Amino acid sequence: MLTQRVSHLAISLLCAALFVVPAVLFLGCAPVEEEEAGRPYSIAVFVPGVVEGSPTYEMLVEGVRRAVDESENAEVRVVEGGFNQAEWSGSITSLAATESYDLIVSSNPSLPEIANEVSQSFPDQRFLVLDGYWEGNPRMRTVMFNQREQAYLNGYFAGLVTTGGMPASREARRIGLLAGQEYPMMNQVIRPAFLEGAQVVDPEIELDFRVLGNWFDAGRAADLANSMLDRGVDVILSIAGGGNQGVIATARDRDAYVLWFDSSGFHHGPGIVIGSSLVKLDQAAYERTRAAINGSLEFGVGEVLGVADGYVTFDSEDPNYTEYVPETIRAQHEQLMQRLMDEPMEFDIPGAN
Ligand code: RBF
Repeated sequence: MLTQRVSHLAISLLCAALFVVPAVLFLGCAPVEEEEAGRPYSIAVFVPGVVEGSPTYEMLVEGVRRAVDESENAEVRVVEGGFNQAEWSGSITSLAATESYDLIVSSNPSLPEIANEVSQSFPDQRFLVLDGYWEGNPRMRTVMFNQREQAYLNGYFAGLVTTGGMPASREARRIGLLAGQEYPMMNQVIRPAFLEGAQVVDPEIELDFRVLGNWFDAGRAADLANSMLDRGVDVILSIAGGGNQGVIATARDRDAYVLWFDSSGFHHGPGIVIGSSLVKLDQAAYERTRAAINGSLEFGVGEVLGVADGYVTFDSEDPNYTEYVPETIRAQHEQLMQRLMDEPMEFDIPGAN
């Protein structure tokens, strides 16, 4: 009796093995294969801060979205990391841990190091980081801009303004720079190159450098701008994210000028914002993301793009530029642009690995 039951059981199990298991495998596998073939290329954009008010982040999101919209089978999710920089590493780790993103895209000079660390725990995760530099991580591609040239372009323009080129130029020959925070690219590249460019016009020009301490406080930025103007500054380069609006408000009240960095800023204050250096981060984000989606993006390399490559420039097209900036200044500045086209400036990348 028992043996009969056992043999029945054995036959049932055999049947299961012969028919059910392959059927389950077949049914189970087929849809997965189909899903693999049609699965969208999935991208997470990690914004280290908030998008609104920060030129580079606005361009980052715009460029990646454009690449995704043009692709037939890609999707994107934008994640704002907020202003607590201590949380960024954890947030990126969480994104990588989902294992659902083919690519994580971000932008800022501190990001490559964080991404490289996360990469040790999730070695298959691919990263594209703009406005940062890293060489040799086979899963990371970085795109950095020649910010020495960019700041130098702003500095030369500020020099032309503060030496009497504009109606509200003042006597002191003092220019201002407001930074959201201090970081190696600011202290070692942007700040010195801004002054270097101005001193081409007049070696006596002084720089009043101030630090906001965050990337959002427009009220405090307005106070710092006021204090600079009290000291005779007449033109301020503002690199302070949402804080930039405070600098514009003060300049409007007190008849001074603002220079914009990264994107075109004339529309924020016609006649007040009188110069804008541009980095084509939107274009770079678009092109490199598109290449990633198509499978042709090379990883493991860090590229540096400058004036001669067409990725760093000065906005001379905006109607406000022609309207508010005298022809003599525009012509002198155009000559500098031409010179940088022919002779790119050497550029030491802070903390290059
Ligand atoms: N720039 C912004 O406009 N907004 C930001 O929130 C912002 N956060 C930053 C955080 C860190 C840790 C660092 C190193 C830079 C940050 N920047 C920010 C500056 C930005 O990366 C870039 O240097 C400037 O926009 C000049 O191109």
